[in-house]
Amino acid sequence: MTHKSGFVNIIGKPNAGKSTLVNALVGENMSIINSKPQTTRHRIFAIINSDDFQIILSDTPGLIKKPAYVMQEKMNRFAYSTFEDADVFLVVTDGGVPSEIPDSALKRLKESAVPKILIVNKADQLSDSQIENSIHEWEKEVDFCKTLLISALHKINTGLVLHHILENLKEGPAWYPKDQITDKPERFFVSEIIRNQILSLYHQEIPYSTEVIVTSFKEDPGKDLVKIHAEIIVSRKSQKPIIIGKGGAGIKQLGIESRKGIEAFLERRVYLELFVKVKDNWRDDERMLREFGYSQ
Ligand SMILES: Nc1nc2c(ncn2[C@@H]2O[C@H](COP(=O)(O)OP(=O)(O)OP(=O)(O)O)[C@@H](O)[C@H]2O)c(=O)[nH]1
Ligand SMILES: [Mg+2]
Repeated sequence: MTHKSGFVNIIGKPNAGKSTLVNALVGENMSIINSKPQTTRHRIFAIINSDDFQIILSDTPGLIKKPAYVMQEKMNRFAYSTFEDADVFLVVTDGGVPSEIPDSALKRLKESAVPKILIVNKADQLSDSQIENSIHEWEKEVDFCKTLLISALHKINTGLVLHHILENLKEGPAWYPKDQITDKPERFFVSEIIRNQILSLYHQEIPYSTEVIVTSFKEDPGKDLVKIHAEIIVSRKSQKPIIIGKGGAGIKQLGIESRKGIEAFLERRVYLELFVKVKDNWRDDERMLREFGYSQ
């Protein structure tokens, strides 16, 4: 029996539906999804295992045309790092045109010899003329081996995406143990679930100025309980009372919603404590960014 494997790297502008596609393909809630752009901040492997293949999908942050702070540059670097190891590219757009991504990313994409599949997502909400224009403009710029019109949200044609990934993967060994489904630890996903609640509950700059760090994760097997402490880092003093809310109502709601999400993810009961900390301008501080996992 032949065995196929490889790195299938997903890139595109923020909010195109990359993480929704990853979750649809793996059948799990791996990457957080939010209606706000710039939800994904790291490169996350989601591994699909079968007896005769291993697909290592990379979800990446949406490519930002004009990064405004160092964290956004680091997010772009995670996305650009996919040019170094891709075996197949999935380029995701939600009906847009190539100029929606930075010129330098488009150039690298054009020059790349790797098979590239254009994924026009959100077919459920695009008009025929939008679809036609998007495909026309992208195909004019980049040499795709296949173009697919899908809805990741409604799982329309996501099976076809898998089929065409496999068509373009080469024979190769499994790179990860077959029972491994990601490169990230449980703690990472816990912090992402909390960050997703911050994206949903708070407005304007707050979610973009916030980082979540799990500082303690203790399992109590006897009680089937996990005790988690997490810090919510904000970049200005004035943001702390906004997170906490009137009489603590904000952080209380954040705690309740986050705990529900974490319990569903871990399939265990969770005791969650949240602390808000100010770290001035952390988004522009190289040392703090490294500490927070922005390694690129
Ligand atoms: N109508 C519709 N909405 C979709 C579809 N796929 C994703 N979305 C929505 O688009 C929004 C963004 O989805 P994400 O998967 O977070 O997008 P992303 O490309 O990962 O975004 P970043 O991580 O910010 O780069 C969410 O509100 C999704 O529910 C789709 O097929 N149809
Ligand atoms: Mg995402």
